[in-house]
Amino acid sequence: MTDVKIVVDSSADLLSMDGISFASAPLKIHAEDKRFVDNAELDVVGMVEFLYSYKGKSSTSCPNTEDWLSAFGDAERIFCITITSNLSGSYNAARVAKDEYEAKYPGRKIELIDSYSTGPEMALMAEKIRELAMAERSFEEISEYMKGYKTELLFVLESMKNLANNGRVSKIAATLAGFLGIRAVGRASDVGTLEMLGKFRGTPATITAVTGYMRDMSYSGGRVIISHCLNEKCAEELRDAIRHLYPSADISVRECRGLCSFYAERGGFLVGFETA
Ligand code: X90
Repeated sequence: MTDVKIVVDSSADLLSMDGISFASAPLKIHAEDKRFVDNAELDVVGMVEFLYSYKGKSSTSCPNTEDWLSAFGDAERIFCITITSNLSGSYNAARVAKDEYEAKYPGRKIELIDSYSTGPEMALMAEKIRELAMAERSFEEISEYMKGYKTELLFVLESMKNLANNGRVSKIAATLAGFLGIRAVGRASDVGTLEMLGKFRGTPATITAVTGYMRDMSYSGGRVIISHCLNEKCAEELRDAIRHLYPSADISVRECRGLCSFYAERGGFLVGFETA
């Protein structure tokens, strides 16, 4: 197996990866007198319940250069994947850390990937890198392959309050969600911002819309990862609906960690998928 390390920020919802060197750099979630570090120790359910009843100001912050350097550790070859640079400073901090690391240790190399997305789409990228490393592909071959690896992200949100309050979507877009029983569906745009697609009432209509958007976005039966925030039921219904249409699809359902839970909010879910 090719000796590479995979490093992501915590928006990828990954705590570990089997059979490969791995680290996650935490984002942080801030309330007035509380701070949640998005690492393996975070009680995500406790945080979501706290935020649900909390009426004060809350925000997030990205990993700093030190966080990234400590995630890089002492690896010789690293693939580093960040949340979209158009909504977070994570990519910039990772770039500063990469430059410092490569200058300090000549010969070491970091391939930095701006996902222009987050959550399960980042997890798909990380898993593809792991698969190629397991298959003995060289660092350069993996870098080359990843330039053509095509994936997309859809999201389904019951509330966009935290996104709007933190300036990640317009207040107008945020009004798409937030009415009882109404869910807003959108996608990560090509430049890594939120692009709203429509609003739907009830689970069956939402699931039909999501599988329809997936097809329109050239999904044809590849790998899918669904991350949900306290909404396993919907995530599993979506998984079953996709499986019904594409019987051989490889689909996994996971829980959002801290950062994605903060923005997706209770009931929200994200769908990352490979495209043709
Ligand atoms: O640096 C920071 O503080 C992090 C800011 C992150 C802002 C957006 C996170 C979105 C999380 C919500 C739906 C998916 C949106 C996909 C857009 C590319 C999840």
